[in-house]
Amino acid sequence: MHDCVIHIYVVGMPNTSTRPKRGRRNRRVPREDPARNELVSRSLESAQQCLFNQDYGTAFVHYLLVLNLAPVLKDFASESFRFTLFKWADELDSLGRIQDLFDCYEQALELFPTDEVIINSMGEHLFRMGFRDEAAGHFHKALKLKPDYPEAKENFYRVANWLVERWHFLMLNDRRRNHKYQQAIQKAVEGGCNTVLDIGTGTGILGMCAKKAGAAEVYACELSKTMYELACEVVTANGMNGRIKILHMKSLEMEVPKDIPKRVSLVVTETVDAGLFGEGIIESLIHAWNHLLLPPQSTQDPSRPPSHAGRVIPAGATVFGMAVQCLEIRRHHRLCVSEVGGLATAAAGELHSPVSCSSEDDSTEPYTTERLSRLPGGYTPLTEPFNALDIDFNNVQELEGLCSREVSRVRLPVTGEGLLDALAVWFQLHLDQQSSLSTGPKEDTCWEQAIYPVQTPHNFPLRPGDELIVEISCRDAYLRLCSVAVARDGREFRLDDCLDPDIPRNNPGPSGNPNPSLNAEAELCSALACLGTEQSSGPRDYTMLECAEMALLNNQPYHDSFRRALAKLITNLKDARSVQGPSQGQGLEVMPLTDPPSGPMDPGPDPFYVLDVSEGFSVLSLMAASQGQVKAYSSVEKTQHQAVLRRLAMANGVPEEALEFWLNQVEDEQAVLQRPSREKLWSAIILDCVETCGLVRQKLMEKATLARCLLEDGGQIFPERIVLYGMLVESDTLLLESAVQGQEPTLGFNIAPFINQFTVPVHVFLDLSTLQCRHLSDSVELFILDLMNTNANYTNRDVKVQASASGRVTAVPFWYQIHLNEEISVSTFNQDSHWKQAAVVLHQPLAVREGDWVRLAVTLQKSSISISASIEEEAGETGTVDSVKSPLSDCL
Ligand code: 44T
Repeated sequence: MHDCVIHIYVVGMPNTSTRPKRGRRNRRVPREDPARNELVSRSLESAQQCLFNQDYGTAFVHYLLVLNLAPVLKDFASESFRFTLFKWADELDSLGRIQDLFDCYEQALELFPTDEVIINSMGEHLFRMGFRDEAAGHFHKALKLKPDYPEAKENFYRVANWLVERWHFLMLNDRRRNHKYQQAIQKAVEGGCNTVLDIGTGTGILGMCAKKAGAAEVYACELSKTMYELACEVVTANGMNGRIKILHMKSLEMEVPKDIPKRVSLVVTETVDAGLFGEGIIESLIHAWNHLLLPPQSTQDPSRPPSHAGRVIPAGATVFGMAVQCLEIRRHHRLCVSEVGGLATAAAGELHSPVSCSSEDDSTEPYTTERLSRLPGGYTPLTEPFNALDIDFNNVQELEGLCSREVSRVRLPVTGEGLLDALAVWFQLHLDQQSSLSTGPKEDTCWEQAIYPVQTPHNFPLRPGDELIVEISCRDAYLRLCSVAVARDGREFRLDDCLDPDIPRNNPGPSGNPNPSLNAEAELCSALACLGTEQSSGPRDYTMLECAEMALLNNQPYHDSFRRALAKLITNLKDARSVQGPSQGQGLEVMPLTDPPSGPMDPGPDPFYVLDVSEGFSVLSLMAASQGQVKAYSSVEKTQHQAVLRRLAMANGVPEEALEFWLNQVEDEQAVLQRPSREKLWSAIILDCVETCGLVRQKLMEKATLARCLLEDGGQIFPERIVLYGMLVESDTLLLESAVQGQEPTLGFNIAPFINQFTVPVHVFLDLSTLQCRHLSDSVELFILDLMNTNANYTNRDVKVQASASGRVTAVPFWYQIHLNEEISVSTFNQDSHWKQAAVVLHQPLAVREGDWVRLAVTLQKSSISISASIEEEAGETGTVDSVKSPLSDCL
C-alpha cells in the first residue's frame, strides 16, 4: 500500500491532507485537459485490469486516482470501486494491516461521504476489531442515510445496546427514581448549593434538574460519545443551550480551571451499577473531592454556608448481601452433570465461568447481574439479608480508605436449607438524609442485583445451625464478596479447596437438591470430606467457559437429542454403504471403535466425516467421534478448550485420531466450510443456528447452502430445519425496556424523542418464562427455515392468529424448534436451555378483542426478523393461513 501512496503523491492526487479547499476562490470551472483525460482513461483501464487479476491493492489506488481526477465517473464506477475496496480491505485485514485498512476506508469516504454501504462495511471491520462503540456509530449513520438498508439495520439492532444501553429507558421510565433525584437536587440547590457538576450525565437529566432548581452554574460530563451528543441535543431542545456546559470526558480527566472555572458546591451522579462500584464511583468521587469540589462542610465550622462547602448526591449507600440456592445461577456457573451425551465429564477437570470474586485473573468479572425476582425456577434464601458495607460519599478519607481497608469477615447464621450457589448483593442509595432508593430483590424497581456465584465444584448443602463465613473486600474498585467457609459443630470447613483428589467429586445435580439416591448423611460426609480444614494450597488449574457454554454443557436433553440423531444418520449411512458394497476408500485414518479390523493390513471401512462448526465450546464433535467409525472435526478454537476435549476423548475411549481440530487446519477462518479433503465429503455438518440471545445466527442460510454442497450422498446438515414460533402478548415491561413511554415529558423535560431514536424493535436475552406479560394468543408457527433445501425458503410470510383474550398486543416473543431430523427436535424455549428468547416489540400496541384474528406480517431479511401486526377484518378461516410471497434467493 505504501508504494501506492507514493504513486498518488507523484500524480498530485488530493488525499486527506491535501484536500482542495472548498472556498469560493478555489472553485474553478473544470477545463478540458487532454493529458488529464488520457491519465484518467489509462488509470481506469489499469484499475479494471488489476481487478480482473485480483490485484485489489493496485486496483484500489487506480480507482482512487480516477475518481479524484474525474468525479463525474463516480456513478459509473461506484460498484466496482466498492467491490475493490471490500476485497482489498479483507486482504489488509488478514495481513493485520489495520491502519492501512482504515486509511483506505477514510479515502473511500472522502469520495463517497454518504455511501451507506461503505459506512456499514467500515462498521463491520470496526466491530470485528472490538471497537464496538465506533462500529455502532457507523451502523447508525448508515441507517440514517438509508433507513431500509437491511444489512445496516441488522447490524445496528445487534449493537444498539452498546451505543445507548437499554437501562437508560428503564431509568427514565422509573418515575419514582426520577422524582426522588429531582427532589434531592432541588433541596440542595435551594439550600444554597448553586454550582453543580453532573458526573455521567447520560441524557442530561440530573444537570437539567439542577438548572431548573435555580443553580447558577451547571456543568456535566459524559464519557460515551453517543450519550454526550444525545445530552447536547436534549439540553438544546429544552432551551438550556449555553446554560449547562457539557463536556465529553471522563470526570477523572477534568481540571479546574481548564474545564470548569472553579470548584463546585454540589456533585450529582448516578454512576452506579448493580454492584454499586462497577462504574467507578469510588475513584470518581475521590478525584472529585480532591480536584473539583469545595471542601466538605466541616463539623468544626458548621457555620460555613452551603455555597462554600461541597457535597455529593447521593450522600452514601448501604450494601446488603444474602446467600441463595438457585438452580438457574448454578447451571450457568458450574458443571452440574457427570455425564452428557454419553460422555463421562469427570475428566474435563475443573470448569469455571468467567465470574469469580476470588480469582486474580483479569478475564473474570467479580459478579454478574440478574433480577432475582425474574429468575426461572426462583431462588431460596439461605441467610437473612446482611449488611455488607456502609459508605459515606461525603467523606473522602472513608472513600480513600475503602480499598486499603482490611478484608472483613462476617459470620452469617444459615436460616434455610439448600445448596450454596451464590451471594446476591443490592444496596440502598441514600440521596440525602431523608430520601433513599433501594435496588433490593423485593422492591418494585428496575434494578438488577449483583450475583457473586460460588464456583467450587463441591456440592455443599447448608442447613440451619450452620454459619456461613463471608469475606468482604474492595479490590480494583470492585466490592468483592466471597464465601470462604462453613462453620458446623465447632469445625470450620473451607469452601475453596479440595485437598484430597482421590475423593470423587460430588457434582450438584441439575435438578436442585442433593442427589436423592444418596442418603443425606452420606451426602454430607462426602461433601465435608471434600473440604479441607487446612489453609488453601493456592490456586488450582481450571478451564474457563462462558456462562452460556457452561449451561449448554449442563444441558443433557440437548446432547441426548444430538446423540440419537447422529446415531440414526450413521446407521442409515452404514446401511446405504452395505447396499452399495464395500468401500473403495483410501487414506483411512480411523479404525472402527466397535468393530475392530480383522488384520493388521486391513484398514477397516472408510470413516464417516462429521464437522461441527458450533461457535465456542462444544462437545458435539466428540459425541460424534464416540459413535465409532467416525472421524470428527471440531471448530473449538481455544487451546484450553481443545485440551478439555482431548482429555474427555481419552477418558471416554475415543481414539486420538478420531477427533481433529478443524480450525488448526484451515488457514483462513472464512473457509471453515470446505471438504475434509479433496476426495472426500462430509457425512454430517453441525451448524450452530441460534445465538444465545435468541436470534438466528448471521449468515446461517448462506452457510447452509454452502454446507449442502459439501455433503456426501445421504449426508445431513444438523439441524435440517428450524421453525420459528411466536405468540401475542401484552407486556408493559417490554415497552419500558424499549423506549421512554407516554406523552408526558420526563420530569417536565423533553427527552423521549431523542433517546427513542435508539429504540430497537427486537429485544434479546429475554426470559419468556418469567417475563411479566399476559398471553393474548396460543403459540403459532411464524416461519420455517429449511437448511437442507434453502430454495424452499421465503422472506415474507403472513400468519393469522386468533386472540385468545382481549388486550393490547405490545410484543411478539419468539423462539425456535430446532429439528435435527424428522423425529428429533430441541426447543430454544426450554428450562434446561442455554438459549434465551427474543421478542419483536410492535411499533404501536394493537388493541384486540377475544376472538379477533390478527394478521402478522413476518419478514426475515438476512437473519433479522421484523413483524407487524394488524387486525384481520374479514372473518378468518380456521387455523393459520400462510401466503408465501417472495422466495428467498439462494445466497450463492
Ligand atoms: N446500570 C443500571 C447502570 N459515566 C447505571 O457513560 C438500572 C442496569 C441498570 N461519565 C438494569 C437496570 C439498571 N465520567 O452514560 C453512562 C456512563 C457515564 C461517566 C463521565 C465518569 N467518571 C463516568 C462514569 C460513568 O455515566 C452514565 C451513567 S453510568 C451508570 C448507570 C436501571 N441494568
